[in-house]
Amino acid sequence: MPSYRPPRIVSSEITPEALFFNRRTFLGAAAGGGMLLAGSGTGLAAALGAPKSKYTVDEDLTPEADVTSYNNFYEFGTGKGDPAANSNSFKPTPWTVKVDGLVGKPKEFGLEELLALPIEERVYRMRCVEAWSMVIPWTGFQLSALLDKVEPLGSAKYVSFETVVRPSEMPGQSGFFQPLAWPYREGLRLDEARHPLTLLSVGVYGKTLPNQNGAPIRLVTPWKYGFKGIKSIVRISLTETQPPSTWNLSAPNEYGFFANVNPAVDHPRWSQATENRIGGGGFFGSNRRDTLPFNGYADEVAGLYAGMDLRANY
Ligand SMILES: Nc1nc2c(c(=O)[nH]1)N[C@H]1C(S)=C(S)[C@@H](COP(=O)(O)O)O[C@H]1N2
Ligand SMILES: [Mo]
Repeated sequence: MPSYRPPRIVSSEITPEALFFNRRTFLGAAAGGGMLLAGSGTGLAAALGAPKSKYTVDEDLTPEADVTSYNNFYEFGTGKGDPAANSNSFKPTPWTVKVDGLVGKPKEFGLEELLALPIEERVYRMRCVEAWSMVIPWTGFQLSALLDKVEPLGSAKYVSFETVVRPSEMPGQSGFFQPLAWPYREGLRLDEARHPLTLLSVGVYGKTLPNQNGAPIRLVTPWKYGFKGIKSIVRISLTETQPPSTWNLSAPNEYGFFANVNPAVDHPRWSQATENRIGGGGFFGSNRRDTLPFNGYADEVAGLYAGMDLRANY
């Protein structure tokens, strides 16, 4: 962890320049110049054009240095510093995301097309199943906007996601020790996927998503444990049956499919009642706080699980 702690940043101080940019004008300029597209990929929308949204939390942001250096991304190694250290040769552009399965209009989208969807900045809490947490300013668009484009069929009940497999650029996929089966997979029920909180992120802190955070595009579901937030997505498929998910396959008694944050249901090996807010300082660097049901998003999402036994929701 870095020893330097920047002063408290309130959300109203993030990307004030966004206010001075008209997104349409900016995208037009990018298309004309080509430089931003060619040079920085997702940076074109993430860096400048994204306006703030109503989605924010009244808590200190986790410093950018922590958000981009304390990561889980096993394709680059299992240590928290490995993703930042080992992802320098990963190439997030050019990039496409194939959206297929039970949809009327399957399509392989180029990154540029995805960046034309309504992009905004949202500050969300993130709670890892390992009992640490952050508050992160994401830039992205609602997954629902992409799903609308492909027109899900009535038979579609779930959405599955896959991370890229690229052993030549991802040392965690090529080493002697393979911690997980690739590709990393995740899934959501279709109503969860269409929920307004569900974001596909292309940036953090008003900048292009760093490789270690899942460049060029990753999922964010703030009421679920962090492992649902699958990184570097290349394929999204609509299915009728519940898709396999990597951590659930790896240890089904420890990681569920739903993985909704629930302080009342402990992980078999540790309590989920409290969490350590990263970058918070405090006694020996620990900043313990109570974990909230659905990570504080119960008002928005609890209705999705009416009638479900939440004691099985680990
Ligand atoms: N492809 C892939 N996605 C992944 C992971 C991973 O190992 N591989 N780790 C998950 C876990 S456990 C967490 S907590 C979050 C961490 O996101 P962050 O590093 O941007 O904070 O990414 C999730 N997405
Ligand atoms: Mo996690």
